[in-house]
Amino acid sequence: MKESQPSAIYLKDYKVPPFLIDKTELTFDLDETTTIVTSRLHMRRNPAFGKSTAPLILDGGEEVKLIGVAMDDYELPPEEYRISEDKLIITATADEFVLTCETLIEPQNNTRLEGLYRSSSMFCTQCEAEGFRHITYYLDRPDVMSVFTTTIIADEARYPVMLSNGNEVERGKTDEGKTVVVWHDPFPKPAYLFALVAGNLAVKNDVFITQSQREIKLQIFTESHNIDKVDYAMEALKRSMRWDEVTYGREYDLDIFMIVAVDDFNMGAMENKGLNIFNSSCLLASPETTTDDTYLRVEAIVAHEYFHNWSGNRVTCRDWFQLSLKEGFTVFRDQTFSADMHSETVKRVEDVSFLKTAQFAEDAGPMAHPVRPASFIEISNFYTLTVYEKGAEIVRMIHTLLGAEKFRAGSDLYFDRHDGQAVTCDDFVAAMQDASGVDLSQFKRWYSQAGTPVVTVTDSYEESTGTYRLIMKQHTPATPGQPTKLPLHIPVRVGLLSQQGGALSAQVNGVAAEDHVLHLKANEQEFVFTGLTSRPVPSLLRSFSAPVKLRYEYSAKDLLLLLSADSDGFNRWSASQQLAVNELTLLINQAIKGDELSIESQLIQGFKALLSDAALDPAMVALILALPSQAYLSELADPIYPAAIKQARQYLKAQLANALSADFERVYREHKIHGEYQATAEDIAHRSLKNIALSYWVETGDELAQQELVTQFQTANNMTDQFSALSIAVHSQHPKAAELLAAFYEQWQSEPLVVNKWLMLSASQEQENALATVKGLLEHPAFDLKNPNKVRSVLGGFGQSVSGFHKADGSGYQFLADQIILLNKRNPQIASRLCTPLTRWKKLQPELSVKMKAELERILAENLSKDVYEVVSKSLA
Ligand code: 0A1
Ligand code: ZN
Repeated sequence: MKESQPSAIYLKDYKVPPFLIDKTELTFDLDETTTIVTSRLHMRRNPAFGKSTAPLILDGGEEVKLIGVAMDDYELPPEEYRISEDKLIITATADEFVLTCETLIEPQNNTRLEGLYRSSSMFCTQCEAEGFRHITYYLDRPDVMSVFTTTIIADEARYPVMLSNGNEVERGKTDEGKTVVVWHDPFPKPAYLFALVAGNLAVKNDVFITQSQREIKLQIFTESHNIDKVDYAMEALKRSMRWDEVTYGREYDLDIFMIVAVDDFNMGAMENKGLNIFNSSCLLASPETTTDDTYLRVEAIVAHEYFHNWSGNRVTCRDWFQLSLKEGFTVFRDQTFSADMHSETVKRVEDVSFLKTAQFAEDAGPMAHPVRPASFIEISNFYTLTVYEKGAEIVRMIHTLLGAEKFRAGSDLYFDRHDGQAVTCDDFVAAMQDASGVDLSQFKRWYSQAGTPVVTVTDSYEESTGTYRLIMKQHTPATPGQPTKLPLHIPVRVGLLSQQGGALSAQVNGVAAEDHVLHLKANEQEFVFTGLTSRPVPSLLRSFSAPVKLRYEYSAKDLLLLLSADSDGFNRWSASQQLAVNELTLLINQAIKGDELSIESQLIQGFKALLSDAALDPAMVALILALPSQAYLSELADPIYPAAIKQARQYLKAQLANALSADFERVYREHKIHGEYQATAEDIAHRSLKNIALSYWVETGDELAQQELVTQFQTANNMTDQFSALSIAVHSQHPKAAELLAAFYEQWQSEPLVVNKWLMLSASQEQENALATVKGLLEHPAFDLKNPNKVRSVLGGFGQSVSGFHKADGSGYQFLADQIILLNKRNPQIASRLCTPLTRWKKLQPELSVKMKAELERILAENLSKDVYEVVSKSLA
């Protein structure tokens, strides 16, 4: 452990910056070993800070070497400034001045992948959240917005492409024959949106004509061997640009929009102004190498980063506590976009399923925090599911409360009112409220209160008056630092069904409708429905109108009715999940007790009906057929018995497979697509149903099924079908699983993104020697500890292997802890993210819990980065 531990910073301590930077002029002399960065910062004291003689304190990184500093061209002698840890402090300054700094950095030694670094043969940057300070000394905070001019000097032969934000305004040569390119971005921006790329890159060009008839040049850059895989991303970009014009009235502002794919990247992608940088796994796509899921992900992330141009760049965050201002809103925007491009219900089910699995788990763990956190040690740890996904749910609830039209008026007002500013979540809500007249004062608590609210519903029906009452109670469990909670304003969308499944119209407060949004605001509240003739079945929380845990004692009969007849497609899925959860819970308890598993599954009946209903969307059927995941069942469980959950899932799956074998075989055959691969919603739907049907059919052990799987693997014309066959083989203990895995690697070894999928699947295997397998993968030539995608594949895959990760002797946890310690200093962001599975130790069955905790304690004894320290220390608190 370090002598002094890193300390937290608090939202309540926010102060406006003492200085502003009106203009930032940067010169990069790029070189493989040392890069010299010269900055000229046009600074002045901030009038909003008040009269002050406060010193100038610039943020830097430990590895940034200061060569010289000058003020208005007066070279400062060493006694006039000092460097304290990672800050550059200049005591005496004028009210207005130009500060020149010359610094030296070594991008090739930058393994953190923050700031300027090398990926393959190129230079690239990542500056969000606090990466810019690893390039040069600066006021690295989002409320300091500046107009950037960037000069790049490099050897043309190796770096023919040199890019930065904005427009290219000059190109020339130095006396030594190097190329000089100057970029100017007219839009003031915080440093986190700065970007630079240099490399020998291929480009795909296109154009987009905006609604006001401006021609925008579009460019996607990749290494030359990947340029044949960007067509889908380019089309997705154009669809995003059009959608933002139509849906939000937002037109693109610069004349050029560029995207660059890089192989080494900590996250998915980054919205740098006019120059988005993408993890290549989130940009490249081709039918042979990319699965349907990834196609959809590429489209969603291209859209997400593009949408940030308004929600994030033109209007940015005042401070990092406001991160959800841009992320929650932008996720909501990209979710709606994807829903519009494909199926609204399918998209909603996927998003909610993810939220309930991963964000709910975060909310129930030691890192639980509000969507607008009140404090942090390392902001990189707060790019979380809570800030992103729950943040998006908050914006979605505002949309529900206001309705589409007023929501649009609110977003128009927000963009107009705050264009060019760095603002807060409160400003966002104020714009929504001002434009709509809807009171959001209580609703705002969603931003500051952590934890997942539990809404418990009971009901009663009065035959004589045809009156139906719902009593709703809300309770939010305590979270770290927030022992007590206030009631939230929760929109609960409700419909009623007759016992035959018909939609019923009922009156609430004198308004008759088939679908009502109820406003649950108190701890306990009653809602009265009148005008009924018999007891209804309630369809509660339609389309998941609020991110809460709903408790209502549905009978299996009610759930089967909702599954077959609810007009809300989302709740049909939800009913199937609840049925499955109920049955799995019984089975899990049997498994924990060591009893033989047995159940008369009601799902058989429900699934049989679905499998024979040709009118249904095959994508929805596929989602309903997918049993609740190991991760979701773990979120629901307390304590978690991983092996019992695995056993219960396998048992139920086999029961369903055996009971409906013929149906699965038929559906498998009916949904085969003949012809070329297309990533359309329709084809994706057929493939998803076909492949889940195959997974059940194979589960029966039928030899014909096993043979079909091998044929699909060998003859598939697309990665979705080939990889589905392979995954099913691996997870069903197919006799040829090992052979197919080997053949897959052989076939795809020169495609790194495919190899990553192979690494993940190989690491996730359930087998006696799973730990040995994963250790072997770390030694495999395809593995590279420097590449975050590969680390995520192997260690993320390993986390899914119950027999490997949760090995009874704790060696799986020990192995993960070793990797975290290894990566702690090299790449703190990745190391910190790898800690997530260990943070769940308190919920784990006792024998495993102590072993997991011991590994966290072992990590804490190391000299830790801020990133890892925060997660591990909070987990042990
Ligand atoms: N703003 C990006 C995500 C992102 C965040 C941090 C990064 O480095 C620490 C990189 C990217 C987005 O929301 O897409
Ligand atoms: Zn984002």
